[in-house]
Parts: sequence; C-alpha cells; structure tokens
Amino acid sequence: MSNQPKPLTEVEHIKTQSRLLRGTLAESLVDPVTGSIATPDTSLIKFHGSYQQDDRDIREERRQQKLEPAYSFMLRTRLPGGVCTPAQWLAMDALATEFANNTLRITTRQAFQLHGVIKDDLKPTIARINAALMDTLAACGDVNRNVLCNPNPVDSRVHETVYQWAVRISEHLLPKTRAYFEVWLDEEKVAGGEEEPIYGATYLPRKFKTAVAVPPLNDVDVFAQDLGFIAILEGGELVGFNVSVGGGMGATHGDAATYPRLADVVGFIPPEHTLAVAAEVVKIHRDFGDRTSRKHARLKYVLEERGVPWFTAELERRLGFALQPARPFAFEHNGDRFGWTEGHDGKWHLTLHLDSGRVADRPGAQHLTGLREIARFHQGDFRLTANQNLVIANVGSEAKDAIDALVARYALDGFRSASPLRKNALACVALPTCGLAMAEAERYLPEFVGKVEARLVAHGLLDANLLLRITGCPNGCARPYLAEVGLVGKAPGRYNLHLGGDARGQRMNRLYRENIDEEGILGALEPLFAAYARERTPGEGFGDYVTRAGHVPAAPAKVTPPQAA
Ligand code: SRM
Ligand code: SF4
Repeated sequence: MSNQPKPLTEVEHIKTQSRLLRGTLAESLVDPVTGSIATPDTSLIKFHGSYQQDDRDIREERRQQKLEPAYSFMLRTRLPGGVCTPAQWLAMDALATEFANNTLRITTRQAFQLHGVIKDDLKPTIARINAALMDTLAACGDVNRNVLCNPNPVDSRVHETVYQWAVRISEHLLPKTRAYFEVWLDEEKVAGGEEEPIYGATYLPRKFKTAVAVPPLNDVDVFAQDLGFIAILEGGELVGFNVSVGGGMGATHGDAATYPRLADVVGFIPPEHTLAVAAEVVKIHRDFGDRTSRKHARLKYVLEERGVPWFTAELERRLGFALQPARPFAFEHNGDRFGWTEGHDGKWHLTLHLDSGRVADRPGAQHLTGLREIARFHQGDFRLTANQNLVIANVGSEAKDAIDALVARYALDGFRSASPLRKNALACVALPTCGLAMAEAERYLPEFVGKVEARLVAHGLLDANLLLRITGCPNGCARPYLAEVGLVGKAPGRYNLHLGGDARGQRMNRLYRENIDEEGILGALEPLFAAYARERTPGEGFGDYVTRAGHVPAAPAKVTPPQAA
C-alpha cells in the first residue's frame, strides 16, 4: 500500500483555479458553437444556482442523428423558508412560460426550479429573478444551500421570528465573491482583494444544508440536514434552538462506505449564538470534510467517523463557549397541514397539495394559470413547503371565499379529496432532466399511488396516513430513507423497496427488497397491508407497525433527541 496522500478530486482543482467561482463562465455563455458550457464551468455554474442538463428522452435519438445533446439549464432559486410575495410568484411564472418549459417546480428545499432554459436565455432569466428581489446564488454547489424553515407552524406567532432566523442564517453563509454579480448582472469587475471569510478560496468539500424546525412539526425533516436548529419555545416565545448536526441522505448503490444518516442533537443555544454556531459548523466541514472523494465528503461522515463528542468539543473550542444541554422537544409528524388554518392574528393560511411540486397547466387542472390568477389579487404571501406543496399564506378573512373559488375553478382543491397517501407522497424530479436518474420518479408517482390506493381500499386502509417517497436513484432528493414506504430507483422500472420510517422523520427505514419491479413491489406490500389492517394498534403508523411486528429490523439505535415529558 502506498503512503502517498490521496489526490484531491477534480472539482477541488476547478474551484482552486476558478478565481472565486468565475472560471470561464462569461466566455462559455457567449460561445456560439455549442449549447453547452466548458466542462470546468459545469461545476462552477452550480454555485450560481444552475445545472447543465440535457433532455434524456431524446438523448439517444440525437446521438444517432450525430447532434449534440439537447442541452438546457435548470435554474434554482435561493428562497429562505420558501417565502415569496405574489409579485415574485408572478415573476417566476412569467419566466417559466417565456424561457423554461411552462412549468414551475417546487423543490424539497422550498425553492423554485425552472427546467429547460437554453444557454442564451440564462442571463436574462437570472437578471429577472434578481430584479424580482430573489436570487439563485448558492442554490447549488459546495456551499450552504437554501435554508429551510417550517412554513406553517401550529403557533403562528413564531413563524415570523424563526423565518427571520432562516433568512439571517442564509445571508450570513452566502459566498462573498462578487463573481455572481459580474457574470450574471454585469456589475463592475472587482480589482482584487476579495475574500471568503467563512469558506476560503476552495469553498466546502461538498454541499451543506441547514433547516430550522418548529416542533411539533418536523416538516423540514431536520434530521436529514447537515445542520438543524430546532426551535424551543417557552410561553409562545422563542428561547433558543437545539442544534443538530450530521444528517444527510445520499448514498451510492453497492458502496457500503456511503449511507444515509440522521443528525445528532448536540446541545442548546440561545438565539444570539445562532449565526456563530452556523458559521463554525460550516468551518468544521470546510476543514475536516474529505476533499479526496466527493462520495465521502459530506459532514455526516466527519460525525460518524470522529464521533459526536469529538465534534462537540471541536465546535465548543471554536466558539469559545460550551453548548447547554439539549432541551426537551417532541415532533409529531413531518407532513404538511392541508387546508385552512387560522393564525393568531386572524389571518388564514391555505395549504394546497401539488403532485411532486410540479405547477403546470394540464387538461382539467390548469394549476399554473390558477396560481397566476390567485397571485394577481392575493395580498399576503406564498410559502413553498419542503414537502413540495404550497401555502397561500396571510389571507384576510374577507378574501377566503375568492381564493376558495379560484382554487376550485383551477382544480387546486385536490387536497380535499385525495387520499392521505397521495397528499403526503413525495417524488424527486428524476427523468427526463436529472442526469443521475436510474428510474422514473415524478412521472411515475401518480400512477403508482393509484395502484397502491387500490390495495389500501381492499384492506380498508385508504384513510391510513402512509408516507410514500420515490426517488430515481439513491441520492435521496425526496428523502426516501425517512419514508414509511420508500422506493429508490435502481434501473428503468426497478426499485429497492425500503420500509419502516416513522413519519416523524426520526427513524430511518430499512432495505426490505432489492431491485424489484412494480409487480414485485405491490406483491411485497400486499401481505404487509393485510397484516397491518389486522394487527395495528389504534393510531399506529404503517412504518411503526412493520418495525414493531418484526417485518423489518428497527434502524440501528442513535442518540435519541430528548423528548418532552
Ligand atoms: Fe438533490 C443532485 C434535484 C433535494 C441529495 N438533486 C441533484 C441534481 C442536481 C442532479 C445532479 O446532480 O445532476 C437533481 C436535479 C434534478 C432536476 O432535473 O431538477 C437534484 N434535489 C433535487 C430536487 C429538485 C428534488 C425535488 O424533487 O425537489 C431538490 C432540490 C432542493 C433545492 O431546492 O435545493 C433536491 N437533494 C435534495 C435532498 C433533500 C434535502 O435537501 O432535504 C437531498 C438529500 C439530502 C442530502 O443532501 O443529503 C438531495 N441531490 C442529492 C444528492 C446526494 C448528495 C450526497 O450527499 O451524496 C445529489 C448528487 C450529488 O450531489 O452528487 C443530488
Ligand atoms: Fe436525480 Fe437521484 Fe435526485 Fe432523483 S434522487 S433528482 S434521480 S439525483
């Protein structure tokens, strides 16, 4: 065995040479010969919120015609807590129809994605997003991504407070390079002397994700995040946060060195330490994450391999003070609260269900048009949820009827009749845009849900809350390892079936059957549904049942978060 240190990954070299994320992006954008950008720039453009993609449905056909792939770009906004104004919704809607594929996609990180933007249209699209007071900066890349925040808490007073923390964390952790503003907004070039005080010139070894959760709702899946802030309320006031670190979902089929991991709760902090803790956790990732393997570079591997006590000591050393013991909290579920809820101030919030977060005009369901109509007169705000749904928030009681009428007219009222299975299901984008997809997810979800519903009906279980999540590959973009039933794409039409998550986002599921097709999946679920219908205890979820009854082994024990008495 050689004692030579392992070489850094190619992306590390690209970052080093990029002059703080500039690379040759400006030149690539004006190169008329191709619809693509230079290979190193495909890594750098992610930090600016975009991915180069090609339409995989026609990839082979174009190859046979000796044409270059049908290149286009996905654009992702940074939208802390998923909050946007009606004017911002209308701006995104206009861009979707003018420059993208006539759809808006609400992501599992409360952001918008546009798909199908061609190279020539990238700059005007990003400029218009910025003109609408949003941006795409750090929406992807080896930096802190969009910060999640509970969109519709049970106690509405706390939303504004925790949301402001999500915004502050997001801004505090933004890259400081002016590259974004030069490349996309034609701002004056910086002569030098720029610094990245938090990230350094090579940024992080890998992506980094942060969420703020407000118990009893874990609708941001806080334990799937690199860094979590769990709001602790006393007398309705925010007294601080429990801090969780080291979560992540991504894995690679057949590579045991990669795995999903739940975050550990390491302590409690008062609010004034939030930004310092966020920055120091990021810097620990910066300094200790593995820059020799992209698959092994997330913070979760630092936690797993060096241990929680090491991590806490390192964090406290950098902060110069000790974390307080974690405070009790309890999560009830990780889904959205559909329908109308009333806030403390008499304003109303309506949570709508959208299949996989895709906002499109389809026959009989003109969702894009309907939400445009609503945005034209809505006086409150919109909140994109981390479960790919949408809250029409802060509606005055006088406007409720008008919203209800539009929601019904444009068939946005699916949440009223859909089964709990359909309402709570998530699917990642997968084909045709995702370059990593091995199987369908978003396009398969509606049909697959229908088939599962038929079996649930047969067992009198249609009303059961059953959390289903499908991804086209093991990267875990719809957090499938936290589902009660998770399908993880293996090959076209074939999935690994995972069972036994707890619908609170606190227990991971386990692999139950490998590489099976639809018939195999439904066949595997059938006897379990029958047994669940017979043997469940009152209120017991499917994931809890299959674990208790021993159909799947319980996930390995972890440091359990302290629970409220
Ligand atoms: Fe993701 C990569 C879509 C949330 C883990 N993800 C991708 C890419 C960019 C594919 C690529 O690298 O070429 C996908 C683009 C598809 C497309 O055509 O739009 C993609 N991820 C998504 C979205 C749109 C899924 C969705 O259906 O909503 C989500 C965008 C969130 C956002 O607005 O920022 C999305 N991705 C997630 C999540 C969930 C979360 O963050 O809570 C995860 C799991 C949590 C985690 O990060 O551990 C996730 N995405 C990944 C990974 C695996 C990372 C790893 O640690 O191994 C990849 C692959 C990679 O980074 O190499 C990936
Ligand atoms: Fe693509 Fe895989 Fe993420 Fe789905 S889970 S969007 S297939 S990377």
